[in-house]
Amino acid sequence: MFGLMDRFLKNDPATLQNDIVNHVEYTVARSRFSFDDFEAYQALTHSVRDRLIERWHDTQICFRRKDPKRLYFLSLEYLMGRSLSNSVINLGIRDQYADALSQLGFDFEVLAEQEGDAALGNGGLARLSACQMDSLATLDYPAWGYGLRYQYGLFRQVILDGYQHEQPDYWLNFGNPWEIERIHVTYTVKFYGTVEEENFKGGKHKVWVPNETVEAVAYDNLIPGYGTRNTITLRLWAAKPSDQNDMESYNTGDYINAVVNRQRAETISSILYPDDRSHQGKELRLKQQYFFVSASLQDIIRRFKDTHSNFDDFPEKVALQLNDTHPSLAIAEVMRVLVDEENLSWSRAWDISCKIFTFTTHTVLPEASEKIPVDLLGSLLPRHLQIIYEINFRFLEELKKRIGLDYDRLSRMSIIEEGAVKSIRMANLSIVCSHTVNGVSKMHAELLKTRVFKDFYELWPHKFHYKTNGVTQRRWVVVSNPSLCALISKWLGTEAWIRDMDLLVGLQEYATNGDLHEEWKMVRKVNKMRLAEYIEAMSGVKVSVDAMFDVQLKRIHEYKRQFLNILGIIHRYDCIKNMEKKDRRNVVPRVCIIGGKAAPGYEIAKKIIKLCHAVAEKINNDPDIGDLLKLVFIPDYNITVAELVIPGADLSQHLSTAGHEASGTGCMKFLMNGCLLLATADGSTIEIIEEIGADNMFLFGAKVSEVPVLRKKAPNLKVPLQFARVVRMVRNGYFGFEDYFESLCDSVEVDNDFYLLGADFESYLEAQAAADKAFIDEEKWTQMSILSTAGSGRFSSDRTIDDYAEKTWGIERCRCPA
Ligand code: 26Q
Repeated sequence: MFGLMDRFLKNDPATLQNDIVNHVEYTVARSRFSFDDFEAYQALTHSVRDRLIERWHDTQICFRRKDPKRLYFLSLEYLMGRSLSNSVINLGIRDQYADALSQLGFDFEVLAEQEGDAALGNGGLARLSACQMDSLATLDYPAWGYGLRYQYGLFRQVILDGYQHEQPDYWLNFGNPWEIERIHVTYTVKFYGTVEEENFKGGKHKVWVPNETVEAVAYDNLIPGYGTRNTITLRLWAAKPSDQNDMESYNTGDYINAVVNRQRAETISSILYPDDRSHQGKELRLKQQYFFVSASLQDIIRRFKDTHSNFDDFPEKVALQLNDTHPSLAIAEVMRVLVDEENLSWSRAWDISCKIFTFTTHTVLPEASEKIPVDLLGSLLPRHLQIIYEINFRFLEELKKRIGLDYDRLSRMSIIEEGAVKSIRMANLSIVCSHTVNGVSKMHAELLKTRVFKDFYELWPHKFHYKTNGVTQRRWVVVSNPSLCALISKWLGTEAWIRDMDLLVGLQEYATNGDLHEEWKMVRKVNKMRLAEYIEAMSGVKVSVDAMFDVQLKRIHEYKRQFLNILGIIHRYDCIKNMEKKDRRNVVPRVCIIGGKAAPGYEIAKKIIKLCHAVAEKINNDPDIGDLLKLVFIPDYNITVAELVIPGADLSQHLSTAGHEASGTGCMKFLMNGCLLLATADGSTIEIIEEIGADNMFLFGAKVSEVPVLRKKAPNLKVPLQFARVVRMVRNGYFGFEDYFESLCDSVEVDNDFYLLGADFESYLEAQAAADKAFIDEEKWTQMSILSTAGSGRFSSDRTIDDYAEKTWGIERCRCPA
């Protein structure tokens, strides 16, 4: 054991340099005298990885020794983006690495650009999981994230002639230095087959006899906390063929088919499903869900059994968090394991299950909630279907005792939906078994209580809570906006805000300070220059940094109303065109930036992307317009693009029809970076108003309570003339492609305008005019910008995670000694 204790890797530049060169030679296997940027990047990541592993080991030893209650975060999606900068910043050794590299003739930032995004998720929900992992590590919580290691992440968006095309994201092509393959952490996952009855202790016992098996192999991704040694695990499962299948096939002599079938097993974890509800009811998606749930639970139960023998202790040691309904088969699986394999009675097993599960929902629309056809589940997982039926039977019996024979209500609350396609309502299953159900903003929780889950709220009001989402300031300020980060620390006289965002209110004191204003404007300008360079490189459009950079970045969805933004831009263009030359001097120049992906099967969303390009083509090439107005579409929006664009935005748009965005987290990132918001009072913006005040942002549109009223009145409403005019321009082919845009235009006609673009249009233009007016007054604008950052403390995911830990999961911090 001699010397084992002082093996810690040192972090001075000389040691780091030596480490990097060693990895060039022994890991990357290149000559230490000649290696390029990518090879240097590979060596660098391995050197960082070594340090992560060291801390990770210490953290795991500490968790094992203290044996605290653990949180298991179950999510089918994580949008991690890049890891290099985030890791070295959280480890506190970015500058040392930069020094070491510069002595070797390399630039840290250039090497960081070599990394691709890990995009194992669709959008808001998936990025939220990533932010929450960062906070869990930073706040020293004993937590594990579980997910799937998709071979193909979210599709790449390629724009050809203004149309979106999807390309596969084979992100593992160049290797992934951040993961550790654990070939010994492998579990068998089973599918299909039948349920048989066996005699057991004088009674009958159900046994599932599956007939397909697949292996789940663990890949660990290490998540370092900031300002702590704690480093936690995100364990992702990959599907591998199982040898058990082979024996049979070889016996039949069909060798080729056997190998082909082996390959088929791997498809389970091969592809991330795009967030497209039309994909519901697909067998492969269901297989993914169960594969994930089964492997994770085997791992969790194995860890519990290492130190415990009585399942009554399970709830004291384990919290299982369901990130939306996607992992909710875990409920049936826990019941199956406890009853069928561990031989607990149903009621004891149910009691334990109800103490461990908590459920967060991320959607507003009841029609968007997940349903699994009974036939599909019955064939893939026959025993689980029986268990869900049993859960439902017992639940309905209890319910009848409480509410009597109110059949309408009973059928609404049933876990089984009767109808053309008999299905399992995964949200109902999750609510019945979870001790806590939460929405992701105050408004969202209200909608859950009064509309979506009203019946359940009336039955179990104590279960319902809200936890307003947050984002991690480490990624969204420290990594992505280093100059703003330095400025904030300078004026607050401390870096402590990086672990305690409430300290940002300290900036309020300087909101009118002239020196801060100068420095603030300078930081913002440099970020805008960086963004302008990117825009030119990517689209060839030259933009002026004196213009207002007006940004809308998010998945393309009708309810998010990118179409409203584009119609507003057309209106602006039309106004400038019809102005006398001398009046054009008063126009506030704008660069409008839109980015986002449309689900591959979402036709209307794809038309919105095409319209954006058609309008951009017209405006950007109109010599009358010049720098007064530019429109650019940023292709292939992802985490890395967001890190570049957000710090350079003056104004960001969050236009969802009120009552449709459960929370929204993009707005929080813009807010932290001192970008002003133009928004509807929806989701989390309602709480942003509480923090920074309505006069520090540009609000417009119908309120949540007005939306249903407007929808009733809509067919008789008078369409504002300006709205009719811009829609007509699109319809009549002013931007070309009139046939293609016809259905898009139809979707906002008076009797059809579900998302109320027409009804909100005037108010939208007024908010835009207010933004123009504020932008001219530089001092006012800068003050609003400082106050936005100063008021963003509540939207740190640290606050959200502390709240979950205390009130929902019942876990305590467990800090690994330095
Ligand atoms: C469903 C069935 C089949 C295939 C995919 C899906 C699927 C996948 C992803 C359904 C939904 C999602 C993602 C939902 C989501 O991102 N919701 C967003 O969650 C954010 C974090 O809470 C909120 O801020 C957003 O308001 C909410 O839209």
